[in-house]
Amino acid sequence: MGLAKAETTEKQEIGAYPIADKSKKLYMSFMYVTFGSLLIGGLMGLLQTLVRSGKITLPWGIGYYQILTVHGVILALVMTTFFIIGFQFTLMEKSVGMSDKQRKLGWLSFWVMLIGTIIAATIVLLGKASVLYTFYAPLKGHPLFYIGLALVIIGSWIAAFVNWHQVAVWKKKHPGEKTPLPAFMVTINMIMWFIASLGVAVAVLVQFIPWSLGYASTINVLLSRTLFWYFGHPLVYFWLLPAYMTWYVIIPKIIGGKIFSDALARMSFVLLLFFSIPVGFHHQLTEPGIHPTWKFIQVALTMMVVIPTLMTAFSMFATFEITGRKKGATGMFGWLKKLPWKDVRFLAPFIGMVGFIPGGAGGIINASHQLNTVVHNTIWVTGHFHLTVAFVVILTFFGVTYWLVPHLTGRKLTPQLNKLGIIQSIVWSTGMLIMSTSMHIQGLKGGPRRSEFSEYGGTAQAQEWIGYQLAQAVGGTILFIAILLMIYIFVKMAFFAPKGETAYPLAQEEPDADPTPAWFDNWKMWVGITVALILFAYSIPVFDLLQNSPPGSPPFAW
Ligand code: HAS
Ligand code: CU
Repeated sequence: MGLAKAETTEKQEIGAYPIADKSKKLYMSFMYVTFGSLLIGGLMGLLQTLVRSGKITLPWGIGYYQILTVHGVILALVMTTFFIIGFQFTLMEKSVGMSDKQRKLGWLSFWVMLIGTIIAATIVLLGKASVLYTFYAPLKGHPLFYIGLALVIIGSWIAAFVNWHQVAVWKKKHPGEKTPLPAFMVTINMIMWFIASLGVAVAVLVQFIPWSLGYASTINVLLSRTLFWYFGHPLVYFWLLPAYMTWYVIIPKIIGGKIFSDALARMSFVLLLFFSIPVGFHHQLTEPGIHPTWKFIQVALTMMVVIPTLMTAFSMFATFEITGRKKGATGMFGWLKKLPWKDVRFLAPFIGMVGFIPGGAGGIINASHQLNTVVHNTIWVTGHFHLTVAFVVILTFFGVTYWLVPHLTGRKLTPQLNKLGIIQSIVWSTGMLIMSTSMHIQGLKGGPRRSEFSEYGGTAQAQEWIGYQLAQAVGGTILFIAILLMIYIFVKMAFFAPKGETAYPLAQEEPDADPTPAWFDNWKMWVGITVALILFAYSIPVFDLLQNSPPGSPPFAW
């Protein structure tokens, strides 16, 4: 490792490298796809809530599950991945630099992902793969749907290899120095993503593609779902970690402070790597064929994720308080007044952070086996993930967009755009709160998820749901207005705002903080422990289900 001689590593400047002009085009390309996806996916979301309100039916033979699949795939898989990979590239270039060769490979990753997206999206729009974003077998889609998704994953792997290479090159030039914090975080996220997506890659290549092409007549349903959730849970952390990156290294700068603790931030990322993958069974608690002992073990591992989450919350409050007191705040909560509430780059992510309190609490309810039996397959779960990903994560990503896009296009976020951004954040939050609260309540009353409008023969219980579905349509409409506002702001920042320099706000370490221990750069140890935990949590149950699965299922298509 070359670090053995140093007990600790010294403070270093974070973000020492400028982003090259050549790179800016690449990163903006990721942003165009992100916001294009937001528009298409958001429109589908609006249509869904309207259909479920019972007030409209879809024209031209368009199916409810067709638009539900577009919504899930385009927003949960495409928009997030493009934003994250683009944003992470910028963090990498700022903190460790990027060579011409790496940039070329960055373009390759972009094109492979884009081609995969276009293939998969076309198939879904044609109604040939209305299988939802979880593509549960035995629902069968057109082979090109799976091939498109595989390309998106392969493209993202190219980005992962480029990121690791960037770190390796930098380390060679800076022997004995710790990996800069943003690069450390990106490396962790891409390790997690790579290990996790191996699961879905196996499912797609070995199970779904041969089966959808007709080479295999049946599919092992339980295995395919297990492989999906081996990927599906870390997927949600793949979304969350870039939000955490923003909270740890960007927000302190925006509020005029410093990073509370470099070592604490690293530790929380390492713990998130450990406890993100061996926990997929918490999505399969009602699934027969998995022994309860293994469900119990994975639930216990799920609960461990609370630790790095609370470390993050602690660290955020500490940064807010220290910064506020340095600016002269007094009393228990005086520092709250010193936060830049009128700066959308702060406000949007902050609202997201607050949303994580109910969002995370709902997650703990989901993960508790007995409570899961109440909420599983109800629209409560849909409420949970709109609160977490569409509220916490996406508001944070919007917060990033307000400085990242002007930085990349050489423009300014004008006071008017800032104000519009604040309105956008409030409209978005209002829509999401109305929609997600009514989803949670309807779920507790038994309302199903993944379902079109139905009165279920006029039963009293179903009648109770209709009011909440109307509320969801109101929330969905407000959200769509917020999406249009966001697209307007994005286009303005990309093409029309006045020219000027916009800073890339990266915070520095507290000068008197304890130095970070050198062993944080021991990647072999982190990957080793991660793999050991995965093998522990998955080997026996997967072996079990390979041995004892019922006969595979023939395909089922709409
Ligand atoms: Fe979840 C289902 C459990 C977090 C996303 N989740 C989903 C699905 C998605 C999703 C998309 O155990 C649906 C999948 C599908 O289609 O079927 N979830 C959890 C748990 C957590 C959790 C234990 N989920 C997330 C995040 C997501 C996300 C984050 C996206 C980004 N989830 C589940 C389970 C299911 C599930 C089951 C399956 C349900 C079923 O039956 O199908 C934990 O990570 C939560 C940890 C958080 C806390 C909250 C404490 C937080 C505090 C504040 C933090 C504040 C900070 C900022 C850091 C323990 C105290 C501080 C600053 C301030 C100013 C406050
Ligand atoms: Cu999960």
